[in-house]
Amino acid sequence: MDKFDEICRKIKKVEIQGAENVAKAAVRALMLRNDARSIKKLISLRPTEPCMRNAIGFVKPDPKKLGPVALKHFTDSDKKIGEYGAKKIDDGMTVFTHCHSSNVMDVLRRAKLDGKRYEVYCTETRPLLQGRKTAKELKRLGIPVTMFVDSGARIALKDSDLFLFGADAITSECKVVNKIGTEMMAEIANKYDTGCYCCTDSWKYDATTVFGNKEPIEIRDPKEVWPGAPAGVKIMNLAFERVDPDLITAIISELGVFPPEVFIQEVRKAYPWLG
Ligand code: RUB
Repeated sequence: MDKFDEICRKIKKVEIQGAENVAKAAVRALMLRNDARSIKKLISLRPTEPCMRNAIGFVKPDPKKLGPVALKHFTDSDKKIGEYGAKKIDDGMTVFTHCHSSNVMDVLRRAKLDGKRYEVYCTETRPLLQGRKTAKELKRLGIPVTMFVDSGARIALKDSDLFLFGADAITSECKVVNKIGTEMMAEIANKYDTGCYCCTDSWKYDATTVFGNKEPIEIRDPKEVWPGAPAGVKIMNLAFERVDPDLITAIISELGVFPPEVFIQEVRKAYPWLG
């Protein structure tokens, strides 16, 4: 298996996970092989990833030259998202998060570097348990972390001050697509007046939704949920869901902290080439 195929395998198996990591891996893959078939293959691996599609669109005219520019965009954005988001965290807070988002981690890491003393409640994130990655990273950073099973989210959110989550896609109607469970958790957070912030690079905006295109939601292999399930039991393994903008306090991106509607205007101003 050559390096390009190895990257594809890791994206498909969610060994490389999270929208930004997937986009960066696709940029690196394109620096190895840039033809229509390879691009189609990369995009098909995770259909709910406009960040990957946008990054591919940006680098494909000249991957060797533009690849490093795209990768630098992500590095610079991560720093800004961390800076802006960390200001939302105060000493003594409990921050709730779901799944594993590198942009949420940028915020949590920066708050720790800024000397904030706070703790994190994270979910397990069935079926692939990405919450363990979050918990391990937090442990390594010396941030106290408690993991809840997904169905413990209400109890965890009741005692949290902030809910930080990532994004896989943002539509022109300001809906944020993120790991399944995010909207349910945002509804609970709203019930308890817990601030709901989406931490995201703005290249996750999907401009094609302006023309009515629906953001696809990836449906994964039922075996991830229940290997060996009895025949006849249907399993719906939706990877993501759309979060209504009314539930989102603000979107924290490299462009600043904006309510969802304003965020869309800012992205279109900053990156007209996104469409
Ligand atoms: C990951 C997930 C993350 C977003 C944002 O899902 O839902 O919250 O992708 O991640 P999966 P990031 O594990 O199925 O890829 O902030 O790293 O872009």
